[in-house]
Amino acid sequence: MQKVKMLNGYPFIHYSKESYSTDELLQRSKVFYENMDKRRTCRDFSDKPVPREVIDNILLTASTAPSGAHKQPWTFCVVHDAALKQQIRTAAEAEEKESYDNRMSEEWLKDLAPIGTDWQKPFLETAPYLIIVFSRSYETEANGHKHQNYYVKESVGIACGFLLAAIHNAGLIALTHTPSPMNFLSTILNRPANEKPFLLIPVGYAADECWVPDLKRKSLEEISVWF
Ligand code: IYR
Repeated sequence: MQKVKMLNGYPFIHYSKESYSTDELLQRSKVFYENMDKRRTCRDFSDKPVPREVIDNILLTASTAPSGAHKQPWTFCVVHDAALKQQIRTAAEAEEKESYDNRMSEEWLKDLAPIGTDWQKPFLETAPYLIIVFSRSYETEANGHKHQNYYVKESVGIACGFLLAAIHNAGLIALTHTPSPMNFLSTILNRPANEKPFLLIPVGYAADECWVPDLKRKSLEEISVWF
């Protein structure tokens, strides 16, 4: 029987976390790092089908992320329908073309040159699924009262991190795509006023010909300061 104790009138359950030896801690942390270090942001997707249940598991993993006051202020829209993907691609490319041609600074375009991006986004149709993450700034209660969510960007950002880790762990690839502005996603997907598009993440198998820029990650010394 699950033990329960009351705190502020709310039930608390006992949480037991495995206690590993220092050797096991070392091994587990290293294995996880080495696996995550193999994750790459990819743009060359295969159209090979992926079972829906895999996506369900990935979404459930994302939703285990911590969130302000446990409000879980996210909605994951999964687009599989080819006509809808085409509509999203057309709208995204129109915004991206305007951005690359007129809105982005010279410095920004120069920074993107080694990444090899441009306004064309064929992966929005090739990838079997587009996961569009929406952040929910408030909830509307049954009586019409608007209830604010807390630390929404932080919460949704962490959930997206979990989502990307789950996609990589499953053996699939993803791209964190941020067409800008991305209000067109609210219109196409008919989202309510409390939801704002946060990230568009195509998911699928890597294409046989999948190429990524030869990027190096910062060293531990560059990313950390110990006191
Ligand atoms: N949103 C554009 C541009 C872009 C911006 C950054 I910062 C990137 O790291 C990559 C792309 C696009 O998706 O092409």
